[in-house]
This record gives sequence, structure tokens and C-alpha cells, in this order.
Amino acid sequence: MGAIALETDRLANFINGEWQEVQQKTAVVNPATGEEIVQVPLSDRAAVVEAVRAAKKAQKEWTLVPAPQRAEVLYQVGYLMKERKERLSRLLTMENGKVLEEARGEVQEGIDMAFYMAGEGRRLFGHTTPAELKDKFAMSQRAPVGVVGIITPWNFPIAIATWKSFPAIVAGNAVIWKPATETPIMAYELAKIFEEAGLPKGIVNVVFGKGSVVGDAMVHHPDIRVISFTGSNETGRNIAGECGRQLKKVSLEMGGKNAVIVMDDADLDLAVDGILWSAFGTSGQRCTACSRVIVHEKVKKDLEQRLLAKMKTLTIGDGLDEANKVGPIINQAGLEKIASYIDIGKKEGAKLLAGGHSLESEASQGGYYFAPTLFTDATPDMRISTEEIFGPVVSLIPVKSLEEAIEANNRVEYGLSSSIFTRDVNRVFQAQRDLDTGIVYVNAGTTGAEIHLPFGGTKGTGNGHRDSGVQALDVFTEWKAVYVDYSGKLQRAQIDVE
Ligand code: UN1
Repeated sequence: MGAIALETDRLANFINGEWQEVQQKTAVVNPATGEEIVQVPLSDRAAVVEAVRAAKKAQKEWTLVPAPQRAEVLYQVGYLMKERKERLSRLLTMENGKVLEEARGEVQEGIDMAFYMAGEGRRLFGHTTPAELKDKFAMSQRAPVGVVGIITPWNFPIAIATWKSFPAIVAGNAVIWKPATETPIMAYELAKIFEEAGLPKGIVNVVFGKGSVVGDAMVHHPDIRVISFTGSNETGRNIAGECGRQLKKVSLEMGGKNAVIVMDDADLDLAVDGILWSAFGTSGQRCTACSRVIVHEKVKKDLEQRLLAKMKTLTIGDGLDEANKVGPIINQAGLEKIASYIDIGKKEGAKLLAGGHSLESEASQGGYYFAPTLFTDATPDMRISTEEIFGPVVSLIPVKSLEEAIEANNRVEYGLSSSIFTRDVNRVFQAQRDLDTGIVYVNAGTTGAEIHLPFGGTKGTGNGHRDSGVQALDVFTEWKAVYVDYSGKLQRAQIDVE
């Protein structure tokens, strides 16, 4: 069915340009079949210390390489990713489960990010600014922070790594990268690409292992000056606390409870397509996944019927089979969490219209599958309407007006993505202003962010930083103000002005 050979049965850490074997390992399982595909190293804290030592040394040289030359490496990375797109996509489907079409899309995000950030090598814009005093020049420019740590999740194992590592590299930093243990193959493949592209040794160091060991060692290491993290709310808040104490820069992206608003004037067929794609794509395991539909009561019944009809056409199974539209859940724990929310929803009084169970029949082939699920008559405050489920579960919440819809959208603790389906231009502009999320879509679902725009959210989604877009450079750079006085005499700011 299109499974491909890994070409290695040994994943190793990549430290200072060397592949280092680690004794302790744990199994990586293909979520579509439950079969072990490879063993991932579980490094100890010493591996982080070694990686940081190498990174510090390498960064001193790297920062002196002109940014357009640093960018040349990223162009090479982009070409190699493009050449290997199909291989990477298939491996991604095997380790993560997302269907091949989506895996190809994710790898494409990485390729786009390579060329986009390579372009930044010739920009990295600062500002020239008039100085207060005569014969004095003032400017502000971006300077690399030094050694940065990136901690990436299993749901987008390659795209999110590129959102973080590429801006860090082009800006002149060295990177310590801890990928999720569920999806190490993308990290291994990307490390090989960095190596082949000619990235100097020590600029990217991959240390596989657990968050409680490797991640914790990174957060505590005094020479890692930035932590960029995407993952769970609880872990992110702990990282933020520790980084705060150490005055370390930190960028957090911790999920969403994203809603599609369907107004009474919406194109309902289009809304159904948008909801299905963003709620059930990646089996709902996206930070941007739609898990609430806030619907005008006048079109609620109609929308329910159309959604139910279209949901019947969703084919579920191994993502390597291109006939399948919905793949598996990452693992057993993920399945159990989703199942627990079905019980919660029922107890809270929402009405289950479809799905609500895992698929343990023959079709599941030993993998972890959950039926696309639709609740209706949910209220904005129910737990199924406010907590992140990370699965193919969507709840309809009826409302009477746009104001009520926006209020329901904004009531949750997260603020990543939102969407509105309407044909009324006034409603479009009101919604894009009032929806309290970092990303707003009009007449499209809640997923599908493009890499040259800032990705991130308000409130509990993060801490104000953004991945991708030129804004991704902010956390990996310090602003340096430079004053050059060419008057030949001491000129005192604020004092020697007329
Ligand atoms: C995520 O869910 O963590 O916008 C990333 C999207 C994708 C990225 C999602 N481009 O849905």
C-alpha cells in the first residue's frame, strides 16, 4: 500500500555534525496499523550539555557568515526537500498517520518555509532612524540571540520544525532541537538534509528523548537563551514559568478551540465543506482544527442534515491508501481522551448525531481509529465546547445573532483560529475585527494557514509570539540600537539639543 523502507533501522542523535548512537530506546508505532516501525533514542541530560557546547562554538562562526550566504544553505535545504517530497510524505504518513494528501501538504509547507526564509537572508530588515543630534547616525538591527532550543510536536513533525529552525538559522543562531518521540523520522530526515545541504556542524543538533529529561535539560541550560515550544497547555505553562525565572526568551503555541460561525445568509454547502475539512482533516489533531460550529438557529436543522449526509462519504483508514480521507489517531491515549469527551458531552446534555465511538473492527487493522463525531444542541459553556479534544469531534452551538456568535467564539480560554461563513460584507468586517483569535478566515474553515503569515493566537493559545511569517524572527533575534557619532566631538543626547 505504498509503505517505504526507512533506509535505516537506527535513529541516532545528530550532535556537532556526528551521528551518535544512544543505548536506551523506545518503540515508534505506525498509528494506522499498531506496528512498530523504528526505535527512537531516549537521550540523557548529558546529550543536551554536549549539544550546547558544540552549538555555542559553531554559532560564534555562523554569526560572522553574511546572512545571504547563510541563506544559501536554506535554499539547498529547500531543493533537497523538494526532491524528496514523496519519500518524506510517505514516511510522515507512516509515523503520524495523516493521510498522504495532507502529508504532502505538510512537507510542502516546509519547502515553502525554506525558500521564504532563505529570502530573508537578503532582508532581515532593521530601521535607519534620524538621530537627535547633528552628524550622528542611528539604526536598529536584528542580532542573533545565540543558542536556541526548539521543542516540536507530533501533529506537524516537519512543518513546525521548519517554522522554528529556519528563521533561527538564517538569523545566525545555532539550534538544539528536541522532536516529539512519537514522530522522530521527520527529524532524522531533516537532519540528514541539513547535513547534505552543507550546514556547518553544530548549527543544528537533534537530541531525541523525553520532554521530562531532554526538554527539561534544555529549559534549564543557562546557555540556551530561547525556547520555542509547540505542544500542550500544561507543559507550555511550566516552560514559561521556568523561562521567566531565568529571563529566557520563550515562544509558546499551545492549542485552540476553534469555531466556524455559520450565519443565516451563508452558502451552506460551502460551509459544510469547510467544516468537514477543518474538523476531520488530520482526524481533528490540529491546533487549528474546527471543534465548534456556532450556527444561526434559522439554518441549524438544514446544516445538521447537510453535515450528516456529507460525513457519510468520509472514508476512514490507513492514510497510505489514497482512497482514505481520514486517518488514525496518534495512539491509544489519544483515543481514550477523545472517548472520555464523548461521555462528557452526553452527560452535559448535548445530542450525539453521529460517531462517538472508536473503530475496533477489522477495518482498523490494529490501528487507532475514531469515527468522525457530530454533537448538536451544545451550549457555549459545556466542556465539549470549551476544552481542546484533539480528535474528530465537532459540536454545534445554536445562536440568534452575529453578536451572540462572536461572544460565544471569544468565551473560551484559547484564541488561535476562527472562521465565519456569510455573504454580508458588513458582517465580514465586523467579524474580522471582533473575533479574538490570531487567525481569522472568511468563507473557509479554520485550518490552512500559509507560511508567510504569522501563526499563533491570543489568550491561552500562547504568549504573544508568532511562528512562521517574518514575525517568527522576533523570538530568535535581539534588537540592537546602534549610534554612530561622526561629529568629532562629544555630543550629549537630550542635553546638547537646541
Ligand atoms: C497545527 O495545528 O499545529 O493551518 C499547525 C494549518 C496548518 C498548520 C497547523 N497549516 O492548519
